[in-house]
Amino acid sequence: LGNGASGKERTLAMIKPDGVSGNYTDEIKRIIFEAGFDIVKEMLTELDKETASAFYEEHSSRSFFSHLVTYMTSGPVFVMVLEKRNGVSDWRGLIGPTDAKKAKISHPHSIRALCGKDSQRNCVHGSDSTSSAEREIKFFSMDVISGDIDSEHDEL
Ligand code: RTP
Ligand code: MG
Repeated sequence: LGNGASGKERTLAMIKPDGVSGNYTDEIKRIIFEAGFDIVKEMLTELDKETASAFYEEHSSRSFFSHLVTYMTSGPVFVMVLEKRNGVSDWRGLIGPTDAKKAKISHPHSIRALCGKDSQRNCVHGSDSTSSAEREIKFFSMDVISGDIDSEHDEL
């Protein structure tokens, strides 16, 4: 899925509700293009509790899980499939560490330093491995033919 003979990798990126409501979408897209990513597919949608819980099911036993689900369902999210050589780890590097408070100090040019608030409200998501990327791209039914640009505004 997604990783062709070009050596490019696809990853799932998401601007979380605080990023969308804070009007960071255009600035984040500019950062994405400047870093050399292609946006293969994009979709503005809203997660219900069931969808957010399933997306983050690896964290279901964590103390912060119910807060995470409430946060992720608090408004629209902007989901993108990004493509680039080393796309998975390069996107993780661009967003910075999970805790946006720490990001502002240790990674001041990261996206989470730009628009995040704390360890929960960190304004963006990135797949943490190529296998996670594959799962998450399929999760949102965004596994599309290479080079096909398609904007959608669907409800999940
Ligand atoms: P993400 O999956 O959203 O890209 O974030 P991540 O890999 O950097 O961090 P992860 O450990 O996967 O956590 C998923 C999201 O849960 C929220 N969180 N809250 N202590 C807390 O309150 C806490 N810890 C994590 C964050 O929104 C985090 O991005
Ligand atoms: Mg994660």
